[in-house]
Amino acid sequence: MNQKGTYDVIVIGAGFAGLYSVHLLREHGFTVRALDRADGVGGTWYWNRYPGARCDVQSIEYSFSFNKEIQEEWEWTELMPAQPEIEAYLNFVADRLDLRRDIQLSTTVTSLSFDDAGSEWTVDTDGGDQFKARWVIAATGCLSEPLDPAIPGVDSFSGPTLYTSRFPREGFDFTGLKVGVIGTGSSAVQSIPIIAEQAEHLNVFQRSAAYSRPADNRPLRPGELEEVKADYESLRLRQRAAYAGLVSFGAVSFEGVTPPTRRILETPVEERLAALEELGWSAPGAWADVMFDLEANQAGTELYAELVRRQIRDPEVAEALIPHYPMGCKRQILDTGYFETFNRDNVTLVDLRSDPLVGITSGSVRTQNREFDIDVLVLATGFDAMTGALNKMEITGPGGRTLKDVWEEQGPVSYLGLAVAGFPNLFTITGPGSPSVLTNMVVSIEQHVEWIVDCLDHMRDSGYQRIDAEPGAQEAWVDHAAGLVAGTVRNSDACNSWYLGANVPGKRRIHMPYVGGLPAYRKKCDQVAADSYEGFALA
Ligand code: NA7
Repeated sequence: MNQKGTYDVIVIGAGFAGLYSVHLLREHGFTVRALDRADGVGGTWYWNRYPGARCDVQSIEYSFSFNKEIQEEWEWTELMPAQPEIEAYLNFVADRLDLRRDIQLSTTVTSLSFDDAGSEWTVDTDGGDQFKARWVIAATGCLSEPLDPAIPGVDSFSGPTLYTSRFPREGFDFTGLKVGVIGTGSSAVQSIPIIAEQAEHLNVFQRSAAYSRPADNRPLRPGELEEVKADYESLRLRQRAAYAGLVSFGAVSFEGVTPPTRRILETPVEERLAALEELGWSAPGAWADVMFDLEANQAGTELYAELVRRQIRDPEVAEALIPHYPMGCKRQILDTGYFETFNRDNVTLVDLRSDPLVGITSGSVRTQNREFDIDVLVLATGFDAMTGALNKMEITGPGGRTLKDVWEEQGPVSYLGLAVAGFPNLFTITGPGSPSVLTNMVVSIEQHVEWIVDCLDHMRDSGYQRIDAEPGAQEAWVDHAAGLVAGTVRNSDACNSWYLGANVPGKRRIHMPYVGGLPAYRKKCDQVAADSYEGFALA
């Protein structure tokens, strides 16, 4: 074991959250070391480099607001940024702020243990390095721990097996190959059109059809970025005041749009269909009742089905591409040419609902009724979201219990998504119980990093060595968050989203992201800080 010294703070992760944490902590005079398992910075945007990987938030919004020079200097080229551009942006930020000297790459944190007497964490890594720190900030990402799809025989496949979430850095040429893609979440939906263009044949293995709509991405027009930069602060203020920390989703602006008041169940069917002509892909969700009533939701889904049918030549394929679960329960996907891909002669949709996946052999994917020869397997099978990366590390609190044990027993509980009772001086950025993945992540990350650094300032100035969430405050927050989502479509029994942990066998079913919106959440965090960190015990 190599003793690598003592820091005020160890930051785990060097994506958006880790980079900003290192910068702000240094500005506030704390000593800090960030550790990341990747050999480059970028976090989620380092790993998810599959073909077509792109953000669904506009580049002008999906960027740091804390540094005016960076905001001024960086030139986005597209409305919605592709992975290489976001990764390049984060490398630019790391260089511009000289962050690399405080970041140790290719280092995986294996365990954290809290020393009760000294009130400090010991941090162990895979390479045998050991660090000590009073505080730890887990900037470990919400979608960073790939889920093992546990498909029988997956290890026996003799060709390349590519996870979208661990795609080779040098890319992969599918030309002339028979490809099988398993999964139809956003990683698959973004990569399928590009793989289809290269492959000899592509089989898409779909368990649940996706709710997707065209992204309408495009290059930024000459002068468009300059116009935003001329008054960037106004956009930033509007973002912060918005429910999800953004004023548009994809190419669709929310500004000036009033929430729908018309109820689909009170609208005659022919008028519902007329909405398709007027609103296109926005029509299925443009009703007051679709997110709160399953029957209304079903009516919305029927409108969505009609839009899908219009894209697909083969009626049987079209029916298979229509989701069978409530709209809005999983994340809306934005695509570029997804549905059109299923009109290609070299693409086959394999509907696993009617013909379940049985397993994988050395050269094929087998379903109950058929066998598909393949040369390359692409697994777009998702993540152990929000808690996976934290559970992967053995985090032991002062009482000897691990965070994994606590979450297994109680579900992924947290006070404000910032800290878990029983794990003092450990902060989680965009943890379960915070708005996180339902918002523009960059806005949520900035809010969390700033709140945490203010808290550390307060502790240092007041001579506190220890902060721990109080179990009662945590329970009240968990109850409040659960109350807001109860009765909505998101939480219905018919919904099996990763928001609920439903994609991970055995995971306790709790809607992890907070649905109350970012402005209300920020107000709560500010109030907690103003009231001497109400709900936290300081010692
Ligand atoms: P997702 O959205 O979790 O999608 C994973 C997909 O893989 C989904 O279609 C799953 O079907 C499917 N899946 C997972 N395991 C299996 C097995 N064993 N057999 C067949 N199909 C399987 O992950 P993504 O990476 O696409 O996107 C994650 C987030 O990144 C996304 O929400 C955006 O926020 C950005 P299921 O739906 O579980 O039936």
